[in-house]
Amino acid sequence: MKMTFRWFGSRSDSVTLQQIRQIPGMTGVMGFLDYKAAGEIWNEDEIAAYIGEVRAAGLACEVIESVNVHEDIKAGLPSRDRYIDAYRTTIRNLAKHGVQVIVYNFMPVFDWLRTDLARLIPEDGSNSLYFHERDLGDMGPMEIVRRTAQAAQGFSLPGWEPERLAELETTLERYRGMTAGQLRHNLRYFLEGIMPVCEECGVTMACHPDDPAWPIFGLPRIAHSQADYDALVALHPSRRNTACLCTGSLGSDPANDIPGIVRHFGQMGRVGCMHIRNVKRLGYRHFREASHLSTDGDLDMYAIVKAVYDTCPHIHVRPDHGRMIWGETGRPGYGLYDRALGAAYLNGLWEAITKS
Ligand code: DNO
Repeated sequence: MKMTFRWFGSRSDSVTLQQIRQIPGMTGVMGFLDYKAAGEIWNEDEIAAYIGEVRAAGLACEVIESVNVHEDIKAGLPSRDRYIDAYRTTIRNLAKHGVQVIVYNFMPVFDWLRTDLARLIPEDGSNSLYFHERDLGDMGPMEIVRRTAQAAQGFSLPGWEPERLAELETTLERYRGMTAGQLRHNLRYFLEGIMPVCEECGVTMACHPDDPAWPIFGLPRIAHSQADYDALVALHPSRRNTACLCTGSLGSDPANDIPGIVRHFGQMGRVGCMHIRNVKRLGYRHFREASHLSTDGDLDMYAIVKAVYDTCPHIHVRPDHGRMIWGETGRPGYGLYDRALGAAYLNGLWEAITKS
């Protein structure tokens, strides 16, 4: 298990590479060029600059997240071929700089969604990301976008890039009436377009789950259960077609047995990488993000790490969203302290498992 940390780049992250390097057991970052619009080619010089900086700090950058998929690909428009072509170029460019895994998602329009980005945790005065479907009430997609942007405190939020939400109404319109089957068909077309390049360059594609793990605003979503990922894996036989299992996203639905899912896809060789975090379910479609510790949430982190150890021990993982603790302010979910505690805890579980 290679422990990594998400880093948004020196222009946009409140956390420095040196701070990341000082976290015990940290080997690298899951990199991100947060200014790139979906569909844009990631040029070699900008990739080299980002990765060069990471390496100079004594860290590796073998995973990139997220190279966002253009809506025209997800919606299956004729213009998709141009964007798939651009995606192929980005894969080649990233591979030239040592990238082995690319995390993407295939959620129409919205990536993750929360109703509060800084919900007070009454027990200890920290705060974390929170979702209660009831709070969506009459709020439409436009309203949630406005509120999320306001609550982001000036930070760009991954998945909420302004350019992809600018034409929200037109984009939403494209998905009206689209079934999960049709969306899956569009994913197959995308995979058929990029898998030969992945094979040629040795790059693994890892699809991130829908977050939360159910459809929202009537949009089709196809990556929130074991059955969904079985279907995804069946779309293309290449071992480069894998899942980025995010325990917190999948864990928002109590029906998902997370250690079981890790074992299932680990044994198939289809876990590309993982985000490991905990979630505390508070009721029907109602949860908050918890510290990584098992007893603070509903996921058994020991069982999850053991499943990694038994079935896919060589993958890259990262602690995921942290709470805001000790007075820290920053990009919601992506502060330093709680994620660093999460990494140390997960490394502790790993050491205990390897020695027992
Ligand atoms: C949320 C992240 C996601 C993830 C993308 C991958 O904080 O885990 O935005 O990076 O879904 O494409």
